[in-house]
Amino acid sequence: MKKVAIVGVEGSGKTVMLAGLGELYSHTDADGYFLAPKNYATASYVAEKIAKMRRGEWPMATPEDALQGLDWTLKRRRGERQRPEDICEVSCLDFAGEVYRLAFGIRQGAVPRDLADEVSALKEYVRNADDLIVLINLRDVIVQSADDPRVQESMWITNEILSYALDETGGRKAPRAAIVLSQADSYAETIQACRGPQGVLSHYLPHVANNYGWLDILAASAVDKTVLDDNGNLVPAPDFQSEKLRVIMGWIRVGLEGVEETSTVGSDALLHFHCPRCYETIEATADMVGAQGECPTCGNRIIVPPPASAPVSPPPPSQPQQPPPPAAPESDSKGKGAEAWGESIGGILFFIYVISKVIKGCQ
Ligand SMILES: Nc1nc2c(ncn2[C@@H]2O[C@H](COP(=O)(O)OP(=O)(O)O)[C@@H](O)[C@H]2O)c(=O)[nH]1
Ligand SMILES: [Mg+2]
Repeated sequence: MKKVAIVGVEGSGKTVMLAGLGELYSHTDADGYFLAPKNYATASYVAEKIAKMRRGEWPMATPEDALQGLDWTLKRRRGERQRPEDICEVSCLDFAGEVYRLAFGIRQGAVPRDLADEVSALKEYVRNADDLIVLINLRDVIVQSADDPRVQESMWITNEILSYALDETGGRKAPRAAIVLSQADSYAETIQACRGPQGVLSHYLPHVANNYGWLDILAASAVDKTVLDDNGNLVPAPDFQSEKLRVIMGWIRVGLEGVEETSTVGSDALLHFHCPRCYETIEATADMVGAQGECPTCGNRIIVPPPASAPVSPPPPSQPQQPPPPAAPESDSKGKGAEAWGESIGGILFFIYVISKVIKGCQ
């Protein structure tokens, strides 16, 4: 079965994203997809991290002696009395940062014996993926300046992971890969100012963009609501939702052969399609086919595709890429980007609303 691997340096957002993804897809989505934990460790990891976040605490960094192997099968429910279909494996080796540094960082070559197995497991994991998701935390990219050695090291490691994963020497086939910018809830304004995740990468990480900007670049957030705790830190609100992680599943699904999107045709029918740039799932009513709008997530210009081509909407005539305006680093406050990201409650209606609004503006 096809393997989807998720990696990222320490602090890139693996734990928070996987907990959110695990919980979000513990329920089937509109098309019947769900994530089935393969073992108790994965199920309890999700439950424990989500409970902690609902209490207003971020998860702790993974300690060096703890390897968290998280494994799910992505499945799809077909009918009431039919066995769900296995679609692909989704996994993450939530290794401690030190293992990443040893495998891909400046300390390559001097691997202590007690971590040697983990280092080779991580490298093998990256090499064996059919689809690879590499996480980068936007906070590191935007707020932490480039003169911070920790950030510099993180970006170097990210470059090395990609270089190792995408190496095609010896006839090896590189995986399909995406860079996911995490914590997008806090930086929605910057993403907009840069005209989407691709622009953020070009503006703040030009070296990564030069080498890997041809990959799919997405922005995602595992929580849609944060509050200030007693110490003035932003923490997840007790009733946060992880709806914005559907962009990750959208990307995984686009890579699956033979997957049909649901698009019931009729006067009030809803069409599902993906933004060709950021893979956000967008819904529109059938009478909006052919209308132009902007993706509510990345600002890409889109045309609502007809039902037959709804799964992969054709990109509009390409616009010359404007250099992004200098984007003032936002404070870590939530709420500024609320219009761009919308409220996750009633997400379907929100997207229809956004598209309708933008289309009116374009006419
Ligand atoms: N606001 C917000 N912060 C996030 C999100 N994901 C991660 N973070 C922040 O990034 C930190 C590191 O995330 P974590 O998942 O522990 O990273 P890991 O080391 O890759 O597992 C967290 O403690 C949060 O402060 C998100 O979706 N929204
Ligand atoms: Mg972690």
